[in-house]
Amino acid sequence: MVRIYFLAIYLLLGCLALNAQAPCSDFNASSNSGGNWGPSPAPNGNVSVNFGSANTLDGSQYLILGDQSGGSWYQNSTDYRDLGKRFLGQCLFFDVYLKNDSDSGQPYHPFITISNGVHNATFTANVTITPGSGWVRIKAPIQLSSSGILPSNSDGSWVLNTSTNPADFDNMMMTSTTLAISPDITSTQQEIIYFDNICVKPCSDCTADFTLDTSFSTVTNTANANVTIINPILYSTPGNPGPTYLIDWGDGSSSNFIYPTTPHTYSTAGTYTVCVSENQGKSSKCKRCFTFCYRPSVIPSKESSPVIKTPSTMSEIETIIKEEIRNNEQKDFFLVPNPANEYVELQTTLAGREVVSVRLIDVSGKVVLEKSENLDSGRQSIKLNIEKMNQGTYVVELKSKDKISSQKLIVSK
Ligand SMILES: [Ca+2]
Repeated sequence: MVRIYFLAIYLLLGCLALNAQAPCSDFNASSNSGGNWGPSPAPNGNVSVNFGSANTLDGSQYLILGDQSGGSWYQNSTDYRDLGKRFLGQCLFFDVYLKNDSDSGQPYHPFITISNGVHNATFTANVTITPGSGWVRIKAPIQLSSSGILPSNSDGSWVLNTSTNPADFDNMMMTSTTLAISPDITSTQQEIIYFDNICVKPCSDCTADFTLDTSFSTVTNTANANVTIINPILYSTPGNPGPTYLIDWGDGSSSNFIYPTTPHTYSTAGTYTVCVSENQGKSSKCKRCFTFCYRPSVIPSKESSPVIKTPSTMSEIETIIKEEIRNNEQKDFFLVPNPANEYVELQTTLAGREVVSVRLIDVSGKVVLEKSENLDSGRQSIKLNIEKMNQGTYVVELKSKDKISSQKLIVSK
């Protein structure tokens, strides 16, 4: 069965972002390429830092860490806070390439470490890499312990370094403050390891997300859409062809993905569902869709500039957020009533006991309500008080153990 997920897809309209972006360090910026990463405080931050290209997984610039005498850690204490609170059920991805292991003679397993200042845990990958053996992309689950067992997946396992109590791991995951990586392998200082794309994303068979940007031309009365795939895997080697991406524009036409952005023009006003399928060989790995609609302005703009990319376009383009999961046309949850006034009940059915979180996001992308609940299996409901919400359209996002799904909610006063 082909598993189909809705992933974190957001529509960008000029400066309007409809969904907060999960942290993703791609080290691609031409200046301050390390972003919020830096050496750990003394005496643990003895690393050399450089940047190189290209990561063969996506053709982009990457981080180069070199070992130096003493503790050799490089960390980010800004972007990966409260991972469990914010992204439970998603995965922490990272790309690794071993350049030099100081002839350690030992198998090397890529790892990443998180901490909340009290406890720290390391996710170690099962895969063994050797110098020059190529890039690997690892995903670590952002999950809590289950029956005393720390989370693991097909890529590897979490180990708590500072305690044997799983509750300490859970607390650390919920209140994480720092993510750290290290090139240290041996007591000598020749080790060099490359890192890239340290990103929080849904753990699905999909390896990439996409963004959809739309704009409207008052000159030609057409809408333009651009699909950009985030962190696509572009490699293709004999016997391992790598994924391909097909974009269905929802108007009867489709395109093969062109790196980095594939454009399309709509000449007829209407509602369109854009879907991106990720294929491996002839089989589809997953498909994500996003629906938008536009309505041309009845009063042509006096501006000579053909493309409007400011919030004022809201008068020209009516954007309806309609994020959907296409899972055999089955909804993961129901909103009752919808439209709603004072409260709305989110009804879902769970296969097992799990923590689910719900977010209510307004059209500006702001999270206006957030709630997490530990629910039993079976038919469950979560009541949301929306008494104080303004009238309008919102997205209700439900995050469960292994997926995110969202639906449109209309608040009518
Ligand atoms: Ca990169």
